[in-house]
Amino acid sequence: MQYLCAIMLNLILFGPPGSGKGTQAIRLKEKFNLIHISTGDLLRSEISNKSTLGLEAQKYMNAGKLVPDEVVIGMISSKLDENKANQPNGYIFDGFPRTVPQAEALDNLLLQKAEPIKIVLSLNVSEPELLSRLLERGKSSGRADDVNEDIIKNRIKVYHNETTPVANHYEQLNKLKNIQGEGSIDSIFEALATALSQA
Ligand code: B4P
Repeated sequence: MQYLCAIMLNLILFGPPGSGKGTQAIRLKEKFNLIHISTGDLLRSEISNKSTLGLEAQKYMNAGKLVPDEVVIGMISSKLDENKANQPNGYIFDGFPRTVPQAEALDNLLLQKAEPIKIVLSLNVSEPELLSRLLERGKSSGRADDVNEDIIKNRIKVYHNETTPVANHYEQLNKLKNIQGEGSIDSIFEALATALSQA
C-alpha cells in the first residue's frame, strides 16, 4: 500500500534508547519520502570526524548523558537550513527533541516555516527488552554507550527524568500517539505507517 502526502508531514519518532527509533525511521523515510534527521547519527558523525563539537559530545554520550541543548539545537537548525531547497514531503526527527527546551526550540524553528509537527509517534517498550536489545547491539556496534549495563541503565534513567516531559508537551498539543514497540519490526512498521497515513 502506498501512502501519499499533500502537505508537509513532519513527525517525531519518540521513545527510550533502544526502542527502535533508528530502525523504523529508515523504513518510514523510504515509504513516505521524508528527510531523516537523527541527532544520534549527526553526533556520531562529528565524533568520527574528530571535530571540536564531536570531541565535546563524546564525553556526554559515552557516559550515557544528554549532550547540552545548545549543541543539538544548533545542529538541527543548520540541518533544516541545508535542506531548504530540497522541498521534502517532510522531516522525521529521530532522537530529537529529548528535553522540553529542545521541543520548544523545534516548535519555534518550524513555526518560522509554518510547517509544524504533525504527529509524535511514541514507541513503548519495556525496560528489560530495552536492556537486552542494547546489550545485543553492543556486541557488534562498537558503541561505547551500548556495552556497559550501568551506562545503558543511566540512559534509561535520563530518558525518564529529562525526556518523558517532551511526551507530555506534545500530548497537551494533541499530537501524541502511542505505538506498541515490541513485536516484529514489520508489524511495528505497519502500525507506525498506518498512524502516519491517518495523521
Ligand atoms: P541515539 O542515537 O538516538 O540512539 P538510541 O536511543 O540508542 O537508539 P534507537 O531508539 O534509535 O534504537 P535502534 O533503532 O537503534 O542516541 C545516542 C546518544 O546520543 C544519547 O544517549 C545521547 O547521549 C546523544 N543524543 C542523541 N540525541 C540527543 C539529543 N537530542 N539531545 C541530547 N543528546 C542526544 O534500536 C536498538 C536496537 O534494537 C538495534 O540493535 C535494533 O536492531 C534492535 N531492534 C529495533 N527494533 C526491534 C524489534 N522490534 N525487536 C527486536 N529488536 C529490535
